[in-house]
Amino acid sequence: MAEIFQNLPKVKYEGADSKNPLAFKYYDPDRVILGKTMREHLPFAMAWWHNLCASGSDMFGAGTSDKRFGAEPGTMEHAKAKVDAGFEFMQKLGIEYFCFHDIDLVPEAATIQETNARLDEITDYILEKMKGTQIKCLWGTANMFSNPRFMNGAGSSNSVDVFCHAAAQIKKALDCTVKLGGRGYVFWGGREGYETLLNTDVKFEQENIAQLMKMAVSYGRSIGFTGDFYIEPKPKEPMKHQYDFDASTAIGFLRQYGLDKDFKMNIEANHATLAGHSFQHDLRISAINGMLGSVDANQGDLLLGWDTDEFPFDVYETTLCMYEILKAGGLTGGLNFDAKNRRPSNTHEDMFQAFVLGMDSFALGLIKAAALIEDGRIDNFVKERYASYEGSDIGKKIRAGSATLAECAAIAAQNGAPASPGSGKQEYLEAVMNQILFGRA
Ligand code: XUL
Ligand code: CO
Repeated sequence: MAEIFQNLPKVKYEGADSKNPLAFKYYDPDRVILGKTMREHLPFAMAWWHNLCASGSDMFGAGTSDKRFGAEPGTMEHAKAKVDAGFEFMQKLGIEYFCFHDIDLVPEAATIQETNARLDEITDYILEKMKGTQIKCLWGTANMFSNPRFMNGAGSSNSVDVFCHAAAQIKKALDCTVKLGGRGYVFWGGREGYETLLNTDVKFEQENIAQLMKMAVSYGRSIGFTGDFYIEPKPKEPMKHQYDFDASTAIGFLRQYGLDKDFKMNIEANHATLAGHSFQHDLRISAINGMLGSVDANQGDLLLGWDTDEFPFDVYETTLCMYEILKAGGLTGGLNFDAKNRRPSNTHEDMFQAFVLGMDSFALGLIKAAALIEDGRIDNFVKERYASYEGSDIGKKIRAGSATLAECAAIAAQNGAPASPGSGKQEYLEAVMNQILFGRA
C-alpha cells in the first residue's frame, strides 16, 4: 500500500519542551493519571466526515483542501482511498477509534439496494484493514439531513415515504455499526425540528421520532447490538428549532417515551454553547442523570452564532470537561473530534497538526482536571457549602424525603430569620482554577 501522507511521520510524545510541531507535548498515552493510562482516559476518535470527506467548501466558495487521496471523488475507488488514508492517519496519530455516517463511507447510489451493496463492500474492506491494528469503531450513524428528501425531517417528516427511507438507512447503518463492532449508535436530529409552527404538528412529529427510535432499539438488539444509543442534542442549525435542544430536553424526551434505558447523551461542546449553555453544563446534566455516554470534542467561537466545529485549544474548557468526565467515572463512549480545520488551513500537514492540538488540549485538560481533584479545595468547598443539611436533623429528613412542609415551617418559625447562607466564593474558586492551570509563573 503506497503511503498517502508522505513526509508526515508517526507523531510521538516528546514532552512540554519540544518545539516539534508534529510531536505531542502533553499526550503521553502510557502515562498513568488517577490509576488509568491517558490512552484509557482519552478514547480519541476521528470523524470520517470532517477528516476524510470535507474539503472546506462553504456557502461562499469551493473547497480549499485536497481530499482525493489519489482517486476520483464519487467512486468506490475513492471510498477505498479514504479508508486507506483514514487508517494511515489514525495509525500515525495513535488514534484508536473512528465514527462515521453511512454516506461518509460510500457515495449514495440511485437505489437503497445499490447503496447497501456499496456499504457491504466498504465495510468488508474496513474490517480487513482493522485486522492487526488497535483501531475500532466508536459509533456509526445514518446521515438523514443532507439529501433533499429530508428537507422536512426524517422521523419528523410529514411524508411516510421519507420516514420509511430513514428507517431503511438506520437499519443498514446499524448493520454496519454492528459489523464493525461499534460501541454506540448516534441520532443527531439535524432536520428534526421546524422552521415555523404555522405548518407543524409538533406532537405528531415528536411521537414519530420516538417510534423511529424504538424501532431502531428493537432492531439493534435483535442483531446483537449491546452498545448505547445516543442522542446528540443541538438547539438549531440547520433547522431554526431542533427538538433535541439540549441535554435536559433530550433526557426528558427519552423518559417520556420510555427510551431512557437504551439511550445516553453524546454531548458536543459547540452544540451546548449554541444552546446558551457551557460545555460543562450539558456534561453535568447528562452525568447526574446517568446518561453521559460520549462526547463530540470540539470548540465553538463565541463571537459567531453558528456551529464552527473547531479543534479544541481552550484548556480551561478541556479541563472542565475532563473534570466532569473524571467525576462521572469515565465515558462508555469516547472523545470524537467532530472538528474541522479552518478553511485556509488546507494542507495534509494541517490535518495532522489539528489532531496534535486537539489531543494535546485534552491531555492537558486531563492532567489539570486530575490536579484539581487531587488539590481538593474545590470539592471541599462544594461539600462544605451544603453542610447545613448533614449537620441538622431536619436537613437529613429533607434529604431522605421524609420531611413535611409543616415541619419545615415549624422549624423556620422556631429559628427566626435564617443566618446568611454563606458566600459563594466564586472569585476565590476561579483563582484556584488559575493557580492549578498555570502554577508558577
Ligand atoms: C452536526 C454534528 C453531526 C453529528 C453526527 O452538527 O455534530 O456531525 O455529530 O451526525
Ligand atoms: Co457532532
